[in-house]
Amino acid sequence: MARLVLVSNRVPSPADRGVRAGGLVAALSEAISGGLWFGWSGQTGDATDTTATQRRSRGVTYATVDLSQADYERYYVGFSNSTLWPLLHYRLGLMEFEREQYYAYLDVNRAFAAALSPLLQPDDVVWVHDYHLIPLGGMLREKGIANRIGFFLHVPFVPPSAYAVVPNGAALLQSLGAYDLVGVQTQSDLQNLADCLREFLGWPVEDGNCVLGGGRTTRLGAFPIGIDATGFAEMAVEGANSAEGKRLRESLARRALIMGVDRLDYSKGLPNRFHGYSRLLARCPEHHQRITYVQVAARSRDDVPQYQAIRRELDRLAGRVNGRFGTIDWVPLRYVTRPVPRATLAGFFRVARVGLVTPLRDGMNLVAKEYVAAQDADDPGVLILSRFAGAVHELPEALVVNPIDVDEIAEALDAALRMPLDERKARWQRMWERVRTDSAVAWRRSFLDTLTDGRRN
Ligand code: GDG
Repeated sequence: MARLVLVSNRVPSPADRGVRAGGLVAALSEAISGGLWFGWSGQTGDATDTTATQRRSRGVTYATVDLSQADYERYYVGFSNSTLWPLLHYRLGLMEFEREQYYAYLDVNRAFAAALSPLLQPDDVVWVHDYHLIPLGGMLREKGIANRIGFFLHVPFVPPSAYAVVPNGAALLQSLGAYDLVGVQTQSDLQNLADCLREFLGWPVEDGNCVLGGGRTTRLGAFPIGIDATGFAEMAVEGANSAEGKRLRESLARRALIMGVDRLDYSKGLPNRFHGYSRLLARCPEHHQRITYVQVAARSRDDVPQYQAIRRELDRLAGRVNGRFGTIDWVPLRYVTRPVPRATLAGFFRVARVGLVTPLRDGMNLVAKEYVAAQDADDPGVLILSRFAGAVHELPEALVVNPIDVDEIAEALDAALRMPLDERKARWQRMWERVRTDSAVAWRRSFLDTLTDGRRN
């Protein structure tokens, strides 16, 4: 069997697994069982490395490079997270662009190619992940790497009218032609990508999934990412019965728990969610004292100015909700920005009567799937899910809301809290079957089978 080489911006330290917030690392940790995982160590130094440091843990070789502080600021904070992230989440107003950041983005991709190419063996299958590394495939090809190389984008893709805003956008698209397979999360992302390739490069897209360009045939496909649902379900049972789970239950004093878990990110719709909860409390005094909303919003990308702004806004909003509705013995909204261990989170999901997942845009959203997986089949909770999360295509039995509409969030919360057991069970059963089948392993297999024409396994 060919060796799998994963490449992502960030590679977790083996000791870190399960502690940090973040969908990509969570999903890839579940999808990798051997091979090599290459990327940034998370450390900064004087210069960006072009030679990797390697460590082995549980059958996986972790090969990492450090970034220079200047590259971290221009490639990671700058072009990746202040230009591409807002663009691909339809937030053109938050987008910034500096040409030197774009050049640093190319330089770091070139440094990654320099450090990775000597580690590659002829039969390796290389799988590059996410928007930080779009040009990497082309740079590996320049170094003579002829292996199968696939690329998967974890975030949404925008239509041509939005994509047109990014300077050098055509060059980025062009670099996708170096890959054998480009995967996105949903059919609508695929449609948008195909439209951009047609409009900006004039590449014909045949059968909706095949594009000719860059001298090779690059296939395109939608591969919705999944989770290890059975593993997460087991973790949830343990987590709910753990000391932390018991502490949470006792602290709730029989109140129904509404649970939100997100990286602290403006794409996740948190201010609207807080407003929606506040509107519920304003409209429905019968819920006072009877419910508690716990929002875990683990801080991320602290160095990006827009993330500092959203953090200040949420601090203010959380204080306002509690000031307005709280009493001496009831804190309606508990807001936590420290990361919580994964097993504890799983247990909290199981205890929660409502899972509140309302991103303004999300490639997939794994939290929605984790919440479903964590439920007790005999007494499942209700998932409230944004219509703009990729996960909604697989989970239409959730209470689907427009996350911009604060009243709709309040109404969905009220409906969820009142939903009879029969209806909860019927909705959950269908979602659980899909979450279980569309697992992380199924996602990996389907992508890699397409990349290698079924020859890898
Ligand atoms: C990107 C795309 C796509 C959250 N807080 C804590 C914690 N988490 C975990 C969750 C979940 C993960 O982080 C978040 O995943 P999401 O999918 O919800 O979101 P992104 O981080 O934005 O992920 C997304 C994903 O990639 C995969 O393709 O679904 O659309 O944006 O697993 O449980 N984990 C721990 N402590 C926390 O406090 N341990």
